[in-house]
Amino acid sequence: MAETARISLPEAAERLGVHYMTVYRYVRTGQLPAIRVGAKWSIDVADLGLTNKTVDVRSSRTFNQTQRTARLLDRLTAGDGVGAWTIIEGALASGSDPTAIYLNLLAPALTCVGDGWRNDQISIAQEHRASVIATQIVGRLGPRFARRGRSRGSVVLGLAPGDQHALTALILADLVRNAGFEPINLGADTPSRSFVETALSADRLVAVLVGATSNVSDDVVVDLLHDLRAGGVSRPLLVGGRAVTDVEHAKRLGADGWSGRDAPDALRALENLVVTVR
Ligand code: B12
Repeated sequence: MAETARISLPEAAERLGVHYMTVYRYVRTGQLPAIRVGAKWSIDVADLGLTNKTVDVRSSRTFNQTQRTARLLDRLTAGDGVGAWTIIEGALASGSDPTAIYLNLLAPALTCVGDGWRNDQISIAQEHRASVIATQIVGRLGPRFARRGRSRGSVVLGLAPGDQHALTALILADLVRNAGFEPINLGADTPSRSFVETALSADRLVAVLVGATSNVSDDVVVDLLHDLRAGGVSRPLLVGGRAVTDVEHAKRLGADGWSGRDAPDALRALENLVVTVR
């Protein structure tokens, strides 16, 4: 039967026959799952076998994306911001650009956090901690999306009233900037008045993107879109995010189009819009 005991860092080092600092590095880079109990790290004996595999992978230089995502997920749910950033730095050092880090590393890790919450494997507290660390990562990567030259126009984006998923807007804003637009990010829980005021004052407005990520009621989005139009915003209004299921749903809510369920969808929708509207 598999051992389920938890052991300390020095004990893990002894069992693996490596220096204490080597095990510490495994933990901080997400190669060895660990949780912090007070000031100390606690390791599941059953996970010790993972280190051999990861060392092999590192030495063969074929760094697996899935494995890196698993490590990031582990550090996010352990609330280890330093360890999480070390993984991001590793990805940058091995040639990933910030867009790939958002789309292939951070977003999948966050999806796992959400699935973990849904399956009762991750608490809301852990989800909050993970979100803060992810926000810090985005804060550090954000400046790398800066572009020179004239923008293709501005895009106002924000979450519908009641939706707290600011992180989705932060990520999307950077990607929108990377695509050459000027994002104006209103963040979480944005009242319709703020959407209207910002859209009316935006320079060369391309579109307004409204995100509905969690269980925001349809009525709230309908009212918001109605307020935008009544307030004089004549550019296309797109709505998307995990709570909007498809284009028909978006149209029923009163939008001109659907920005999809994930970031690549939203970027595609924006590009299609530019082609059809101009
Ligand atoms: C982080 C997170 C939180 C954090 C948010 C903190 C923050 N500062 O952002 C906290 C802990 C507060 C939270 C709370 C809740 N959450 Co939450 N959360 C997440 C999580 C793990 C990551 C979200 C994220 O940032 N993703 C990163 C981006 C890259 O991923 P994405 O989903 O692909 O997002 C893209 C789309 O939204 C798309 N998009 C398309 N069009 C548009 C338009 C606009 C304007 C924007 C901004 C985006 C957008 O582009 C985005 C890229 O930015 C997701 C899991 C997941 N699968 O995403 C759950 C998830 C979104 N949450 C969920 C739920 C249920 C909740 C809660 C109701 C319960 C809970 N878990 O605590 C509350 C609701 C709070 C509220 N009133 O809004 C569900 C939503 C279910 C659904 N609608 O399908 C998810 C999917 C988890 C799950 N698997 O069930 N959450």
